[in-house]
Amino acid sequence: MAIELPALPFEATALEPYISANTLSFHHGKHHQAYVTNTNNLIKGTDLENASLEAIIAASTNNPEKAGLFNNSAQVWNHTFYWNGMKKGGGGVPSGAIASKITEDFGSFDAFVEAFKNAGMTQFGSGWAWLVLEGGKLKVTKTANGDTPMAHGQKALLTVDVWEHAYYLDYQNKRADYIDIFLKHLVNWDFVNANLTA
Ligand code: MN3
Repeated sequence: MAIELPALPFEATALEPYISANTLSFHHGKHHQAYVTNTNNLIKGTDLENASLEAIIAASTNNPEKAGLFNNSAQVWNHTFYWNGMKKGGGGVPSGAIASKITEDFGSFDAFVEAFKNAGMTQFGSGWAWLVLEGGKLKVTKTANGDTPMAHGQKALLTVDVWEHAYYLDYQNKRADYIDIFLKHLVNWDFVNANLTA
């Protein structure tokens, strides 16, 4: 049972003008697909051949001999999670359980926005900024390369991909603009609320 590339949860043009169909075509069709292909090549003929994606990630976490498998399988998971965290007409101030939880744990929505932007901007090189739940509290974190919250005992609620391939075609080197637009126009807070209460 090979790992499969999930379809995007929206039309390729759904996030325009903020993220172009061209970016999504490369990011989903080439980058995300490559992580799927690499993962399948690495599990072929091993005891992980029929394992779920989460089990593959767990089996390769903190395992130097399986570092390649960890990076590729975690990148499959991170990208699917990133797509689901965006929607047409998203972004802005949330409602529901996440809204009060953000106020409770960060003091205000603006404080969360500042922390999330800061995490995305200070991630040196390729990686991700995250909103996670750890020990019942919300926390903003960043990870390098393919690293992912589940490898650190955290529950992921939202992520933004800050690898250059995520924004370079639309924003060139302006990572700050991309993260700002992500928060203002793209975040799928319904998905974040569902993750929080799951
Ligand atoms: Mn990416």
